This record gives sequence, C-alpha cells and structure tokens, in this order.
Amino acid sequence: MAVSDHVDLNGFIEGVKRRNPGQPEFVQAVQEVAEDIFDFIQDKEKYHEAQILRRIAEPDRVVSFRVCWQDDKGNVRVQRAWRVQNNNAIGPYKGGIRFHPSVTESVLKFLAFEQTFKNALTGLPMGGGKGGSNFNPKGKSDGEVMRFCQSLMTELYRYIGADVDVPAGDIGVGAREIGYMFGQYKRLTNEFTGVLTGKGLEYGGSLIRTEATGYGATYFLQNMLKTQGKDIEGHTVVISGSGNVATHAAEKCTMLGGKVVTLSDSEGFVYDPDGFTQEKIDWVKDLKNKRRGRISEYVKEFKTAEFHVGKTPWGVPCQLALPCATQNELLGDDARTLVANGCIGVSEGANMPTNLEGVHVFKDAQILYAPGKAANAGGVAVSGLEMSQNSARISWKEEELQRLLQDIMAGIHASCLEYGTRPGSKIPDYVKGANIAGFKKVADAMLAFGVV
Ligand code: NDP
Ligand code: 2IT
Repeated sequence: MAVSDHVDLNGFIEGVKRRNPGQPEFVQAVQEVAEDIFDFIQDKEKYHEAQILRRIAEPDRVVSFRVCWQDDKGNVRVQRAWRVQNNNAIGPYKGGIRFHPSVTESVLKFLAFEQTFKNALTGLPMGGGKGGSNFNPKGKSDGEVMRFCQSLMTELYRYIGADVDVPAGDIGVGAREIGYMFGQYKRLTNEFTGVLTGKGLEYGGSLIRTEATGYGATYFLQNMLKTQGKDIEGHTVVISGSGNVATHAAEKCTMLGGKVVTLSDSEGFVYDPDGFTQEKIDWVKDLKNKRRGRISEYVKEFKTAEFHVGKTPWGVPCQLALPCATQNELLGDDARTLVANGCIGVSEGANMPTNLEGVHVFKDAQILYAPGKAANAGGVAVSGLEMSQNSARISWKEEELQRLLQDIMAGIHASCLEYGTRPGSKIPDYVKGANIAGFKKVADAMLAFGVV
C-alpha cells in the first residue's frame, strides 16, 4: 500500500482538519464523501497510489480579492470575494456565485468540492468551481447592486472564460446580478462569449434554466418514489426556502399532485394548511424577485396561513421533504422528527442542507434520501446545455430542454442505483451511490493525466 494518509479514514479526516483550520463546512463536505470513498477504494490500489481523494480535496486554486464600491450615500464599502477553482479534470470549472453575509472561504471551498462530484454526475463535461462574496444584497438599491457587481467583475474577469471557468447564480445571485456581471465582462474584454450561465433569454440564456434546479430535484424525488411503486401525487410536501430553488420545487410538486404546505426564509416559515396553488407560488415569486420582500408577508395576503417566527419547517408532518434554502438547515433532531412523522422521501434542493448527524439518521432509517449533489444537479445541467447552445450559437426549444433535463435526472438516478445498492435492503443508499459515481469519473480522468 502506498505511504499516504489515504491508509485510514480517520487519519485522512484528521489531515483535512489540520490543513484547513477554521473551515468546518469544507471539512464536513469532505468527510461525508470520504466515508463512502474509503470503502470503494479499499481494494483499488491505483486510486491510493495516485492519492486521488487527497488531490480532489485540495482546490486547484483559490483566488481571494477585495471588492470596493460606493453606496447611495457616497460611503466607500469594502467586501471580500473569492473564486474557488476546485478541479477541471473533466471540463472547465463550473459553478455558481453566492452573495450572502455568511460567505467565507470555507463555505465556497465546500461548495466547489461538492460541485466537482455533482457536475460529473450530470454526464456533461464540466469541472467544479464556486465563487462569491460576503456582500448582502438585502435592502440594497439596484444601483448599489450594479456598482458592486461591476466592481467584482473588474477583478474576477481575469480568472474566468468560456473555456476556463463559467460562473452562474446561487443564493443572492439571480437574473439581475448575472446581467450586471455579464455586461461588465463584455465591456472589459470586448468579447461576447458564454462566460456566465443563467443569462437573460435576450442575450444568450437558455430556456428552463430558471426552473431547472427545483424541477430537477422534484424529478429526482419522483424517480426515487417510482422504485418503490409510489408517486408524489396525494402526498404532503414540506419545503424550506422561498427563493429560486424552493419556488420551482413547489411549482413542480404541485403540478405533479403533491400538496406543498410550507415555504421559509431566514426569519421563519409559513404554514399554509390549504397548500400552495400555482397562483400563490406566482405571488411568492413576485414578492421575492420584484418586490424583494419577506416570506412573512404571505400571511397578510393569504389569511388561513400561519407564520412561525425563527423556526424551520421540519416539525410539520409530511411524507416528502425538500430542503431548498442553505447548508446545515436540517439537523439531527430535525431528521429524527421527519422520520418519526412518517416522512418517506427527502430530496435536497440546497447544497449540504442536512448536517452529518442528520445524514446518518436518514441513512440508518433507510428512507429515500437524495443528497444535493445528485438531487439539485438539474440547475448546473441546464447551465451545461446553455454553454453548448452558446458555443454552437443556437437556441434549443423548450420541449427539447425539458426532455433533456428529465433524461439527465433519470441518468443521475440510475448512476446512484449502480453504486448505491444496500445488501439486504430495497432502499438504495443514494449518498454512497452519488459519491462513488461522481468520484469514479473524475478520478479516472485524473489517473489518465499522471501526476499533475
Ligand atoms: P435564493 O437566493 O433564490 O434563495 C435562497 C433562499 O434560502 C431564501 O429563501 C433565503 O432566505 C434562504 N436562505 C439563505 N440563507 C439562509 C440562511 N442562512 N438561513 C435560512 N435561510 C436562508 O437562492 P437559491 O434558491 O438559488 O439557492 C438555494 C439553495 O439551493 C442553496 O443551497 C444553493 O446553493 C442551492 N442551489 C441553487 C442552484 C440554482 O440554480 N440557483 C443550483 C443548485 C443548488 P433569506 O431571503 O431570508 O436569506
Ligand atoms: O450549486 C449549483 O449547482 C449552482 N448554484 C448552479 C451552478 C451553475 O453553474 O449553474
């Protein structure tokens, strides 16, 4: 056996902790993957010898920079921003940009690491990256957001490119922010390329990119239920978040006959006992995207609903749950409550919403549990299709894209089944399946390159 801290799982995790002090989210993401990969590579010396997991868990590079901008009162403001380019073994770095006060280097390193496996699972040629800033867009005017985005891109443009690294949206970055960043990139380089995805339809965006993550997470849930002869129809669904992913997951679940009873934001959750209809979901989309309001305002418009301040929705009895807000929003006790209340399926629209304890609760209870890197891959998959359309300078029709999204989600589900069988159980281990299938593709490409 090669001399390396690959030799045993605990030694490997201790090494990751030692090399990444003060980065708990990154360590958590690596640990969750390593638990499965160690089993898989136990008898595969080539991966040990080449130290593949150790290399994937060390970003190719982390660019860190200052972003100065002026607010509407003329005050000079200073923010931090990063781009983490984790791994480009199978394609250009690809992954979103997040604007949120909780953004740190640790958060972006965990997201770029997860993205590497997720992008491999889509079957499209995309490596893993992620970027963002601790800038808080809440309460900022359009002018302030524009000046911030332009200032950020004035530095970021050096490190990205249509064949190098292709950012997109994430928390706090939607159509408005992508527009401002794309405009500045084009102005700085005098090039019109597919350097960002999630663009407006007028300037190279793809149909269904906006819907893709939430719809894809729902299709993944549907695929899992189908293995047990079940469906979404007639089931009560609990969803967290009220942004892009949550509203589109709610929309697709509702279309498929599920009864969605909650949405949330960082201030609390709304419980609507009558369920969210399309009309109500459209109202929430308008609230978030145009009026930039808070989910608590929902109860003023829809009187039978209740707002629960400072709480997450996991105590509401349901059969299906989709965490679609942020990392570590579903803890061990929440997972136990969901299982005790009869939840049979969890599909993660967000990235790493369930903490390690919660993951083990779901695994031990043997419910249908899809990790974010598999379940929410629909967004980046349609981003990959946007890149293809931009390169070919064509636009595909909606029906074609809808079909491709469903096919890609079914393909990811099949990959999870291939590597996630559980001896003696009819419920697969989707976490193990996703980790191994994603790892294998990236690892085999890295082996082909030698020691680089
Ligand atoms: P949005 O900015 O559109 O919405 C984020 C939602 O999550 C808001 O309701 C927000 O509430 C809530 N939220 C954010 N931070 C926190 C927090 N610290 N505590 C509680 N609630 C919080 O982002 P998206 O919908 O795009 O992203 C949601 C999740 O999905 C993220 O984990 C993201 O990484 C993941 N994802 C997104 C993809 C995409 O295509 N957009 C693709 C794949 C995954 P508030 O307004 O109060 O902050
Ligand atoms: O976490 C994610 O997959 C995203 N935020 C989408 C990334 C992308 O490049 O579309």
